[in-house]
Amino acid sequence: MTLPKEIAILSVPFDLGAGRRGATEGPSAIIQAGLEQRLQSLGMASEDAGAIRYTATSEIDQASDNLKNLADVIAVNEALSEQVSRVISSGKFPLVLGGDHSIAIGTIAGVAQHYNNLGVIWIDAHSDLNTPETTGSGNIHGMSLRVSLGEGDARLTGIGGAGAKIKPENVVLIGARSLDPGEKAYIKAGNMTCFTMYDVDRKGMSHIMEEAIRIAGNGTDGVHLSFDIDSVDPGEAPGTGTPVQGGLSYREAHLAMEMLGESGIVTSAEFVEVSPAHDSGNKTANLAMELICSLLGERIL
Ligand code: 4U7
Ligand code: MN
Ligand code: MN
Ligand code: MN
Repeated sequence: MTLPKEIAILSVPFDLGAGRRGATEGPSAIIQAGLEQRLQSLGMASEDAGAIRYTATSEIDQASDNLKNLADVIAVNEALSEQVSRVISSGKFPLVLGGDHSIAIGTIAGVAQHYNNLGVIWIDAHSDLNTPETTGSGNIHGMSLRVSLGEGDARLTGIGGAGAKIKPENVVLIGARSLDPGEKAYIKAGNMTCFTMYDVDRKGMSHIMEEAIRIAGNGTDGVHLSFDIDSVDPGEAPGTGTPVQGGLSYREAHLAMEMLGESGIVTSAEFVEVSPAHDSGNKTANLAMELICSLLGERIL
């Protein structure tokens, strides 16, 4: 696989999967940072495919303890999975802009309709592997990876068709530094690869990315990148709802994108959790825009 030439940008202005509001403004902030012009100068045709439309429920449901705003999360993700699938059918590269990370449920469900054995590279301070039983917050953005693996509430795992969309052995987590007890137990018991910040410090990002590309590409027919901006250190990416100290440096994040771009294995991508309300200026949205360009081929020289 080589770098895509035609990109379809799908905006998902949705934040009801998160505890702190604000990610609805993420997509427009990333686009306003100049994304389309930069992609154009890379020789890429990009199409702003607009925002995902769905029918919102009349009330925000914070009352359901373990699955907050479930009806809205289902509605937006059903719509997103159809749109993502349509983009792939049209031969374009789906670039999904979030929105909180619950939207990975719909993105992956849509992508998985086109691949038998999808690899996933999940770059995040968290692992998003909670279930309604292990969650402490009830926020669905902390469950999306587990849902894609086919576990959790059936109304979520059934989005875009019943069952698991991906297999744990094809998933690589990078940048983790805030894991809940149930998430740690799942990672330790299973065969999912997790490169924590300890591993990044110890082995270096270059080595980690070589390994991640090898594992996610091994026997798979496509690779999805799910990039949570809170993977980056809050010093560089303050504009996010769940910041965690000790994250990826500016260059580590760019190197990851440059190496993934160079590898040519990535067939779809999403950038999530940018929250302009928490940003200092447009620093975080601008970083997300730059990281997308590095993934899609922009180089220093
Ligand atoms: B994100 C958390 F408890 N694990 O489940 C939870 F620490 O998409 C955080 O990665 C989840 O930002 C963060 O609420 C979800 C918490
Ligand atoms: Mn996340
Ligand atoms: Mn996160
Ligand atoms: Mn977050």
